[in-house]
Amino acid sequence: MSRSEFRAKFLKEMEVRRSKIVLALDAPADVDPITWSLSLLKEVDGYVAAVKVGLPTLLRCGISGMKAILKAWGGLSILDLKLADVAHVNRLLAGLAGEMGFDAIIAHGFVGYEGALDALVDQNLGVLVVAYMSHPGAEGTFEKVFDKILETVKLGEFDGAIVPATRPGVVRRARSALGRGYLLLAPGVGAQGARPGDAIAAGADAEIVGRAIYHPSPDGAGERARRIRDEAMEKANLRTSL
Ligand code: OMP
Repeated sequence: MSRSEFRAKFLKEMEVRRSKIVLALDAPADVDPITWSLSLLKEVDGYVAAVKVGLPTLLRCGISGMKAILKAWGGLSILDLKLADVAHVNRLLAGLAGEMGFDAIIAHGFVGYEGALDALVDQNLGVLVVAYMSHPGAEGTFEKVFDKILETVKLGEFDGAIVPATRPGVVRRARSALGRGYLLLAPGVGAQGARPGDAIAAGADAEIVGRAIYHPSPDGAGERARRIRDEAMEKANLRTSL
């Protein structure tokens, strides 16, 4: 899938599924990861636009387990490898992601383009580049490299960037530097403190949500996903009607 293909598919999927939420599928240590993933995906179907699979889930499910999960899900899927290696290793991992059936991967931007992220161009896979992280300690490092990473996103004509929902100001800066032609996906909602919809109101296309949806609760993951989806949509609509 070329750059524009993934971005276009993602935008379409948000419209069809009427959701700007991406589920972060990070299977907790005390569950059977395959059963857990299959049942969670069934519960949230209809409330999320895509699923993002993290390394803990992939490592525990294995490649064949992952393929089965993606087949059952049937929607768009992003593999969060946070790739940060040299070109030939990046290429091998991107190849594996494609073989498993993922539509896109997440790579770190601080490694730069030449001899690293350039390997991800023409991999027939969407690429989202981490431009700034969501945790408290991110500022010291990412403030120094943020503008450079956004330049790399443009240089590789990648599909978009990962930006922190916990820092709406950073989301705004990314949107203003990249324009509307790139996806901005923002993690950090719920468990990390950001409110649903705040990053979208600041210019993100979608928000990535994990624990706020799947942490055990009396109302269940489906109902939580619905509420978070609705809250985010409401804020997004308010913004567009201003
Ligand atoms: P929750 O905090 O449970 O909603 O999960 C957040 C998800 O977003 C996890 O899968 C993280 O790996 C991911 N994430 C961040 O939390 N912060 C970042 O800066 C970047 C990511 C990411 O690349 O997805």
